[in-house]
Amino acid sequence: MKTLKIAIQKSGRLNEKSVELLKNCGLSFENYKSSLISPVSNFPLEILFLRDDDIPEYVQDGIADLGIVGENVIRETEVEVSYLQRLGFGKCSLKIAVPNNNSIQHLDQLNGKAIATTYPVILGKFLKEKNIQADIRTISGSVEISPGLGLSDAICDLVSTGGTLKSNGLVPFADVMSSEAVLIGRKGSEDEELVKELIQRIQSVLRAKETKYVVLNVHSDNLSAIISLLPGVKSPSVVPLAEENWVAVHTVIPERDFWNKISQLKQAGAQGIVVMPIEKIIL
Ligand code: PRT
Ligand code: ZN
Repeated sequence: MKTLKIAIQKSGRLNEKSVELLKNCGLSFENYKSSLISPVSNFPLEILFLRDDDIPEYVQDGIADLGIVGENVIRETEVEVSYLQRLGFGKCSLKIAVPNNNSIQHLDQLNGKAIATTYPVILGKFLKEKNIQADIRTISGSVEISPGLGLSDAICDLVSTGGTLKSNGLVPFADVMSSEAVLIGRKGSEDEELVKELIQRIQSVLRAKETKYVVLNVHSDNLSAIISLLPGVKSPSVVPLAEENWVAVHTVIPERDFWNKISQLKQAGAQGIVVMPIEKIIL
């Protein structure tokens, strides 16, 4: 049987979450820090640990079948790969920022200005779309110090908390793209059975992460009000309790409207609400 290869970041911001995701998919492997390849003992898969910048090309060229990498890196390397699944971690935005004492307030004021970045391709396309002629200065790191050194008027860099910009006296000025880690595949890999199986496992873990399992008790007089608040195909399950006219309701609630739903359920008469994490949801 064919063995798939998946490339993930060797060390850095995406390494830990990528390893955690694959382990939550039931894959058993050693997270060797010193080796480039780790075989999975219970699935025909090998994990390649690489620098994130190399992952898109390895996947495009078929050296790896799959990869986990930030969308920003894929767009910058302009590779031909299939986007298979957004993974919900490594979220950040690529932003243009200017010194906070700067008078630049509109995009067209960037005309003729120098912008330092490690993302010249993405920035170049953005400026072209906006019809702005600026001087893109490509540097390999520490972008945020370049205006202070007089090397540029603005920067274009990834931002997550905004702390780095702030501590360098910069303010975000325009959003170029938002990014998160994604699962990519060699073109056509999405039709392979093993790839489909792996995507299904990943999706079941992601679904579970976005959802909580909730059990609550309610008097049968209030049951229909409770049920009308709950989502779900063939859900919730309603189980009679030892005490007459009381039932337990089992259901799942999406994380995003969790607290809102819980307060509505309490108002509708729910008691003894127990909330549990879900490991996997297989449809
Ligand atoms: O060694 P290797 O080449 O593999 O790693 P790397 O150093 O190139 O990348 P790494 O590990 O720093 O980031 C990997 C991926 O994480 C990026 O490609 C993004 O998709 C994602 N990511 C998410 C980020 C950030 N958030 C982020 N904040 N990547 C970088 N940053 C940097 C940013 O460049 C700036 O220097 O963090 C600083 C800003 O952070 P805040 O929190 O102060 O705003
Ligand atoms: Zn890198």
